[in-house]
Amino acid sequence: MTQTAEKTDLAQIGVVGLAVMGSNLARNFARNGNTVAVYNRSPEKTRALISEHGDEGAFIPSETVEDFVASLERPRKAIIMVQAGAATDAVINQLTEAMDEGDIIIDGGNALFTDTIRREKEVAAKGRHFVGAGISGGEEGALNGPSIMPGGPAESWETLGPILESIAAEVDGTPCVTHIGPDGAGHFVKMVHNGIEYADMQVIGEAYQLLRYGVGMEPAEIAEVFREWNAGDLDSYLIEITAEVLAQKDPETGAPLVDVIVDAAGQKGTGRWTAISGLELGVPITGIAESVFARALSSATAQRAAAQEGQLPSGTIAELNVDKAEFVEDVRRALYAAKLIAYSQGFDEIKAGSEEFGWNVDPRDLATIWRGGCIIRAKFLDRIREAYDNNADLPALILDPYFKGELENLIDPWRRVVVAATQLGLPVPVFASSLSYYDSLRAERLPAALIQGQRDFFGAHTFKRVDREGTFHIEWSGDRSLTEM
Ligand code: NBP
Repeated sequence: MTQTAEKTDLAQIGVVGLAVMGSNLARNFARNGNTVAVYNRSPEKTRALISEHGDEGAFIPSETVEDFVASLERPRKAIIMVQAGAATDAVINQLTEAMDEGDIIIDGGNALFTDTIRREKEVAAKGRHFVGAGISGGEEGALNGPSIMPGGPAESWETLGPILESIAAEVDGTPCVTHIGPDGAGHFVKMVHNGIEYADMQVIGEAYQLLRYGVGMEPAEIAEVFREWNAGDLDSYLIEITAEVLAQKDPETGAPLVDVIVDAAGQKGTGRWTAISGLELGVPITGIAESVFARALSSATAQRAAAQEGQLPSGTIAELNVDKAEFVEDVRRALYAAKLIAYSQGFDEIKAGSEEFGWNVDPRDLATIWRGGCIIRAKFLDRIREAYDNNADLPALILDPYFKGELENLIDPWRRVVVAATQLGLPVPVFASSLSYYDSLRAERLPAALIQGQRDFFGAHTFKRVDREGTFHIEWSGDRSLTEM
């Protein structure tokens, strides 16, 4: 029986855009006792939602924006789930026109945070509230409980909070949603979440590559290894699904599915945005950036084909003389270390963004709401929350005493794995660059001193001295005397 609400009832929340994400989110709201107004540009999708799922709760379908807005309780709250970019702007304009002062427009798509900052200003100028909310967890999360990262004014959170809590994932009785900070904070944090996701997937891929081509294990055997890993420190959604994918046979040929999938990774842009934003903020998010590059390289089909035709010398490829079980354990530890670096860098980027834009984002909130509903959900996030509970101003996540202790046990295997991969000629861009990042942080002296000397030589860019304050320059083309600027 369709429980489509009578037009006299008003909806607590509305959803605009009923493709996969929007319709699943609307069903989630309805299943959790909310009356939901639904609208899609093409009415077919609205009708399909009602005919297929109308019995899951109370829906008010509309075929015009005006009817949709009229079906909402005040202050009106409508979540936009349409294609990011121009479509989102078009819908925001329609809703702003049709709504009144104090109503709340929420963009639940994957918007670039700078667009969210701009949109909030435009919408606020017309007296409406605008909330950019990152929603993680894909289709499944939207239906059964996502992790939600809303930005926007604190005032909107007071109205929106309970309704978002009603549909979010829950871990230990805590909903995976909280107010992240003003304007673009929610979308920024969601963007970095996705960047971390890219790195997490890449390090899992590198571990697989080493087990497969370093010690010649078959996908089904590696699936078992990942299942075991999922029972320990690496317990996470991504490790769990990796085991599923590796165990899967191609229904057509019976071959391991991973062997029939073209090895060119796609991307929709949030990882790239995270890397660009890291560069703009001057934060070394090497693990995330290398992961984006690794996807780009995998898709450089023509270049790879040319390089594979014996064009590029491999150098001497060493035999790996190791105990297989010990190597598997080394790879697990290298994966854990590289993952830890990626998270540490991601949290650095969030801290830098928060300072740059004045958001006051609390890292403990993120470690809490990412524990469920989202793609990077992992047991490890409990440890991250504890780390920030103990010291909210940690200079870096890896400097937390617990993680420093973990690194004691990870560092040697991590070095051995990077050496082995290099000798085997196997690419490990994130394992290796994360290790260089780690060693750079530890290094007493960096070659940056030499770079400053070069910059002063060719561009009179000046330098600082280790032994006294001030700014200095050498008269490189003259008598090479020292000048204090
Ligand atoms: P899509 O991103 O595929 O967008 C399709 C929806 O946008 C349809 O409802 C379509 O209406 C509507 N639309 C377009 Br296109 N142009 C429009 C316009 N000018 N005016 C009004 N509506 C317009 O949908 P999705 O995959 O459900 O994703 C929705 C949002 O959620 C996106 O921002 C996406 O980045 C984000 N997201 C997606 C996932 C995921 O796993 N798919 C995960 C997390 C976040 P029509 O039916 O009339 O064409």
